[in-house]
Amino acid sequence: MEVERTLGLIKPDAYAKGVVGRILARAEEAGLTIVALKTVHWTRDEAAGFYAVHKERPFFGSLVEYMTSGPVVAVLFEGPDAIKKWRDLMGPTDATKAPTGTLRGDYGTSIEANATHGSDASETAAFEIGYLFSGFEQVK
Ligand code: 3AN
Repeated sequence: MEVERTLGLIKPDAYAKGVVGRILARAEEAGLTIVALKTVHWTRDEAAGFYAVHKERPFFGSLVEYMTSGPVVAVLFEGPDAIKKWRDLMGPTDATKAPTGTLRGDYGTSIEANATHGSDASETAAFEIGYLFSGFEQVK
């Protein structure tokens, strides 16, 4: 398996519930290493820039509103097959359909308040990692 890097977000709902530490522990138990970590509280422009790929989608306005509603923890993960590993751990987008034992199933409440985000491919991971972390912060 190729060692990869991916960008994870712990969203405002999970932050407000106080489960950041538990989510990070689950990632480490799954074999992901935390290379860089920070808490941000995005402006509307910062959230819209991160989700620019979705700007034509009907839920874009609501997504930006939600992602600026509270702090978000950004994590640069590294590990074998890291992109798929983190997405498998998160579970499906809609938290109401995510099984128990996945992060969204255990900590999310809806398709919007779904606890976590993860890059879906190596190209999006490169963009998202660069959006959150400077080159200096990516050195380990
Ligand atoms: P994922 O994060 O599972 O890759 P995407 O990329 O399809 O899902 O969607 C990006 C984010 O937009 C999701 N994490 C979710 O919070 C939100 N989202 C997706 N679909 C909807 C929807 N129908 N209504 C509200 N929010 C949505």
